[in-house]
Amino acid sequence: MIQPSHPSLRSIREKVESQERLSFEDGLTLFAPDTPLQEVGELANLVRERWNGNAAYFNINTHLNPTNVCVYRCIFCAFRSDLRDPKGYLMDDDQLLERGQEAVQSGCTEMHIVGGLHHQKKYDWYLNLIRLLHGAFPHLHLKAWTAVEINWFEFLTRRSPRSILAELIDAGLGSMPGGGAEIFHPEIRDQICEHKADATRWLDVHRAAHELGLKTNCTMLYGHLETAYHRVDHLIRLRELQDETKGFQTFIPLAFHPENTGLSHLKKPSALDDLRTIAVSRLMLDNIPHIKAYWIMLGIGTAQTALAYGADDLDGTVRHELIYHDAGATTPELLSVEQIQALIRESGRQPVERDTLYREVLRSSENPTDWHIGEAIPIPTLS
Ligand code: V47
Repeated sequence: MIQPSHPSLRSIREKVESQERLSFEDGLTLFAPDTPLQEVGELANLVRERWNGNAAYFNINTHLNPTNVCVYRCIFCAFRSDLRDPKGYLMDDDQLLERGQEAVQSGCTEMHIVGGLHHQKKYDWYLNLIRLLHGAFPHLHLKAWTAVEINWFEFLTRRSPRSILAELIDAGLGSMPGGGAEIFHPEIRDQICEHKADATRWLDVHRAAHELGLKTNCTMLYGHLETAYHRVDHLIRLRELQDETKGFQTFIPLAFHPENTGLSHLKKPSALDDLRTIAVSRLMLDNIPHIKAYWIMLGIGTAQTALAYGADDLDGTVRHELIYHDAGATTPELLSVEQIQALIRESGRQPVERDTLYREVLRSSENPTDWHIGEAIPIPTLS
């Protein structure tokens, strides 16, 4: 039994133990620097183990960013390029297929596809990219296009998100990543990415996806201009949509990396802030099964520690990550399966390879590129 010494945690602890929902005020208390991190972490660990026992999930995945050319100028982004900037690139079909081939040959089950909103590319280019890759590699799960991209397709086509998503699913879209959420509150969103999909539009796209049976992830970009108030507001908006649809699988808190961005004068969030944010997310998001500690962005040591602070997933082995490496991430470009399993074991957890939809992946020991999907990993029903 956990015995918190801090008085403001007492009622929160009672709520967590009786599986009662935490309030906005509770969220602010948990984020307050004088609320002991260790105790917040212990409470988050309780919830983490309730949901996921001792398992720590990972997958074998690759990233594909087909273009970095983007009409938007989000000030936190080091990846984007102007159309005529020499840094700008756009992949052709051969390059896309080569990436798919490499993914399949290296045993990947997932390709995470996001990129810029290219000034000269119509919606059909994004649709055909999914069709091309799915046609060539039907067993590779395509987790593609953020809600911001879907919202851009709405603008290009004057169609509803539902009709666009239905067409993308038909072309081979398997799920949607959680990017583009940043911070929903307009006080911050209007300063960091004023032109792109606002909170309502971002949430509407995910609602439409969930209604079509598509699973999606959700994120929060923290450690820039926002305060604890904006973080709690963000988490509660996600929690409310999840109450309605149950379509989110994983929440990924994304630590801001300032290098080469319009906010390069800011310091990166500390490891303590990273751990607290993960723990508070686990406690506030009482209806989302998984919390991801994205090792690329946290660094390996913090990601390992996060497995005791509420996180149950490390994302994947990852190849070709650009968004964080362009913004100064010093983590390796990829980990081998043995490395990711070893670092999970070192933190006292049991590594489980999953596919994008949280089903166990079973691999042949002689030939690791020969895999099949096992049982769906059971998710407890928590009230
Ligand atoms: O939307 C961009 C963020 C996101 C920076 O769904 C930055 O499984 C920090 O969403 N510093 C894209 N963050 C990445 C993303 C993601 C990552 C891993 C797994 C999943 C998933 C989704 O990265 C963007 C933005 O919020 N971002 N620039 C930066 N300088």
